[in-house]
Amino acid sequence: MISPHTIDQASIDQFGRDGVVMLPQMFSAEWIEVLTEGLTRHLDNPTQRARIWDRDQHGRTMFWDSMAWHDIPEYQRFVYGSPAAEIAGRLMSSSQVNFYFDAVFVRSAGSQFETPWHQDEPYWSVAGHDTCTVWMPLVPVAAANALAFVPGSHRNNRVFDQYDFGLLNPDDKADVDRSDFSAIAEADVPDIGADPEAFGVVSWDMEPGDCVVFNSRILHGGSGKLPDDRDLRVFTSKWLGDDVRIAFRDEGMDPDFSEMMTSFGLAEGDRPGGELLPEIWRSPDERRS
Ligand SMILES: O=C(O)CCC(=O)C(=O)O
Repeated sequence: MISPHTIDQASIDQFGRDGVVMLPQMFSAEWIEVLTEGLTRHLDNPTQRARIWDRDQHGRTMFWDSMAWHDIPEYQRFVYGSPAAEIAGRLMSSSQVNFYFDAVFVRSAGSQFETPWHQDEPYWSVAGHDTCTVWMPLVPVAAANALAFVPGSHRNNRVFDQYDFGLLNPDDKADVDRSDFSAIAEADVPDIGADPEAFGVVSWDMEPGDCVVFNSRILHGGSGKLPDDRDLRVFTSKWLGDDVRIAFRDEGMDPDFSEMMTSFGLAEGDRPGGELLPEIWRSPDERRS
């Protein structure tokens, strides 16, 4: 539980308007320790979805994995006990918040790999405006290397061409989906990296304990290009608010959780819930009514 004054109206307004807000020191050193221990366990026990997104000629890597929380007790503690769900709920002004999944992005020191610019919602097996990611670096990161955002791009009702993250697989790992996303594309993702200022791109210097919370429709990317002496370990958690419903798309889901969701009894159009997408937080106002 966090005290309400830690998320002020200005942050809620900024999240609604820009689709992204940086909140300093929302997580105690203990939570960073819990996640760091969890990540160490996780890297030794990746899920079947894990893969290296980039491996350069110097052996520098970018590791990605998702939905590991079922096997990582430290992540479970974080999901149920940390302030993340309440932060998400208050920023989205939702009456209840369900957990969707965790994803980690781990770059070894000096990795030059940049996350391609993209929106999250088109990849997800849910749809709705009230969705967000809590992005937490577990080590210090400079604004130039942190995840960056085009403020307000979550509100323009456009679905941009999806980047095929399945192509990021230098080890040719089997069973990595590669799809043609052309059927759902409305427009190419603009070349934001070529002129970030023109797009009003924002990012922040961040310390462990800080978080960036962003709407899943916002254009984001550009993280990486690390100095030789800096690694970047990021834990993200994805949260679902009031208007979200299960949505199985014809193509482009990545990671594709539709089979897992179906096996947990979730169907198209359902509200998220049950053991797979548990409700973690409910607004005190909602509980009273
Ligand atoms: O941290 C990164 O490089 C990518 C994060 C991201 O794209 C996400 O959480 O949706």
